[in-house]
Amino acid sequence: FGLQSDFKRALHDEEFYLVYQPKVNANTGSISGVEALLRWNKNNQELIPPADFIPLAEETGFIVPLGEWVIKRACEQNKQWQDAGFTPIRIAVNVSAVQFQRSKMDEIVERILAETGLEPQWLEIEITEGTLMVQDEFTIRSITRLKELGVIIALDDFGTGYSSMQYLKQFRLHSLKVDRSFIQDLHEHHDRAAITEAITQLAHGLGMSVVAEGVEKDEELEFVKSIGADEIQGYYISRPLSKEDFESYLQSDS
Ligand code: G
Ligand code: G
Ligand code: MN
Ligand code: NA
Repeated sequence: FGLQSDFKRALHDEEFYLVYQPKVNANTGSISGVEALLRWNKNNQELIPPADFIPLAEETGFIVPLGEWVIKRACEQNKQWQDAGFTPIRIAVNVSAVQFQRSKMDEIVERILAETGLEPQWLEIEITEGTLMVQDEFTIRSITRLKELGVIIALDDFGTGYSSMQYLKQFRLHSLKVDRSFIQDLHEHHDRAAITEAITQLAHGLGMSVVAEGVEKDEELEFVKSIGADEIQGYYISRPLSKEDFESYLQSDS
């Protein structure tokens, strides 16, 4: 059908690409990781935001080959940066609930790591609360095996979905990303600050690290640092960058 062939053609014609947003250590400000974000330059004319096409890709099932392409591209790129002599960093990719339900994510990731030669600790997978809520056999097994492989797992957009303490206890993930809706102007909204602080304490109590995402302002940065957030991501540090601009960022960081 139309949409499906459009997607297929776009993947074949290399209209999809990744942009890279740095995550930095909250104490030192030096780079600690990078999130790879998908972009679609449709017919090389029109930039379609992921919020528009990812739901369609999920409905049609195209998210499976597309998501596999994202992981492959991200691992390949991170290995290239390491081979070029940059300080090794983790690269994070977003994986949606549908990908876990419709494919064997553990096998896909294991194969891609072998093909690209990237060691598992340099790959991070960002999942959402929705993924954990499903509780299907495929998903649980994949997440367990990915952890055993040594891949890092982060819980993205934390606090916006079906935040359940049960999932945190069951899965023992590496980090929590506090959703940017709580970070935004938290110096002017006591409730947002209180939630951010509580999530940070919860995560630390469970041995997880905390990423504050969507940090744009001085006041937001100062607050999240004061409560002990481990990593910072947001426009304050950098917008998502092209491969070339991200390489300049890496160069100036070291
Ligand atoms: O980059 P941007 O802010 O436009 O991303 C919008 C949304 O799309 C975010 O929720 C992000 O997690 C999601 N997204 C971006 N890249 C990918 C991807 O490669 N796979 C999946 N499943 N989601 C992505
Ligand atoms: O859902 P997820 O966390 O994967 O979404 C990441 C998206 O959030 C990225 O695509 C990026 O474009 C966006 N983003 C990152 N930092 C900021 C920020 O400081 N402000 C805003 N408004 N968006 C941000
Ligand atoms: Mn994310
Ligand atoms: Na997020």
